Amino acid sequence: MKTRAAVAFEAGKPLEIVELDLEGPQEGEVLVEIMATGVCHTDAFTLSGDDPEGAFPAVLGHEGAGIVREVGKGVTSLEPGDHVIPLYTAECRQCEYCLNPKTNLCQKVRATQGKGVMPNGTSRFSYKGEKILHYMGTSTFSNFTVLPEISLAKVRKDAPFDKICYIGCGVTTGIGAVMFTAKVEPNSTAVVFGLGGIGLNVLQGLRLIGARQIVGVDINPAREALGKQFGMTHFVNPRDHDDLVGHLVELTGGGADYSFECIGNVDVMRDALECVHKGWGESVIIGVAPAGAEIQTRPFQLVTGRVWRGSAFGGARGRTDVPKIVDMYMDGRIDIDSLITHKMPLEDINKAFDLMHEGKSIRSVVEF
Ligand code: NAD
Ligand code: AHE
Ligand code: ZN
Ligand code: ZN
Repeated sequence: MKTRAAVAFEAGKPLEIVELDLEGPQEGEVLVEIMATGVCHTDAFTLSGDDPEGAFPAVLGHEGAGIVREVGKGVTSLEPGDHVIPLYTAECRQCEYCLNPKTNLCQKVRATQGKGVMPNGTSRFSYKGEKILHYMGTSTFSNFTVLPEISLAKVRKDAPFDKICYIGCGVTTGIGAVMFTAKVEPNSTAVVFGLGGIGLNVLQGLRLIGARQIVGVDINPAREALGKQFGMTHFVNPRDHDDLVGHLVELTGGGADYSFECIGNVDVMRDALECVHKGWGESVIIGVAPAGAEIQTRPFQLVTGRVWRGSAFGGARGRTDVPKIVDMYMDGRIDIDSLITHKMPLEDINKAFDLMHEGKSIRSVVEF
């Protein structure tokens, strides 16, 4: 079949809207009509050429929602008409990772996914006879896309696609980092670095679990008002402080119980670790740093009880947890609407990248 898609032909170049050829689903695969997709900072990161796994030409996009249109042989958990959210972290429920409660990083399709192909090693997309790669196992910047069955969460049919697509990455990453990765206790104190599409969801996750002090840190002063709307109790602009870590330690009464880095800046990651409390503070890295970047701190920071950890997709197991997060939204327990600042048709998708780089959007959603 044919599908309209935004293709990244080369790193650093705008996406091009073209009509691709798409092969139908093979064994264990599902054809999905994408109804809406968010544009995440990670799409921009890969497009920039900074992603060691970035390969071109490819159909980017990993924050979508849509409808199952066809299932391949052997697919048992989904049928045409089901509403789904694509998962860049699959959940096969059988591999040694899925069977270990300490991780959400199912590895069943991870190796082929990282190479931009389906589990059998081939791509379903092509353009003028040339292969076009998949991305993160999802490729939601295409009106139709093919995914493994284990990379789809089935969700309720009354949830709006243009909002729940954001649960495919940003919402789950932020809320999940609080609930599943850090398992933050009520009455805790926390510092969140970077109040964009991810950090604002960390804020609302902290509010939801009942944190008593929620400090937000951002160089963009426009983020203060939105942060407060999402539960932030104190705002700090790093540009106002020569000793940012010292200021945060003082503000939190000796260091925060938890911190979250939602930027992808290795210098900020160090500050995030060093502003948590001696003896028990935990710092969670969410931001994705460019190829070659490395984190640094004095080992004494860890010797004296601080913990450094990372979180992918908020530690969520997609097929199990994503439908529950959709329910949280539908029950009014989390706010997604205020974070979707821009909407556009696929033809204007490059504007979404511009708005993000200019700091003018939180989330842009493309509707097909
Ligand atoms: P974003 O661009 O919407 O937000 C980043 C925010 O950081 C902005 O508000 C910006 O003003 C602020 N910022 C930039 N430099 C700063 C600094 N030095 N100090 C303080 N604030 C600063 O991006 P996003 O969509 O929220 O994504 C954030 C990061 O999370 C990216 O690196 C993205 O790739 C990553 N990410 C990771 C996961 C995961 O599973 N680990 C999932 C989604 C996104
Ligand atoms: N490919 C990059 C790393 C990119 C990365 O860290 N991806 C996050 C999701 S970001 C979503 O916006 C993730 O889940 N990583 C775990 C995984 O298995 O990919 C690199 O540096 O090679
Ligand atoms: Zn993302
Ligand atoms: Zn698995």
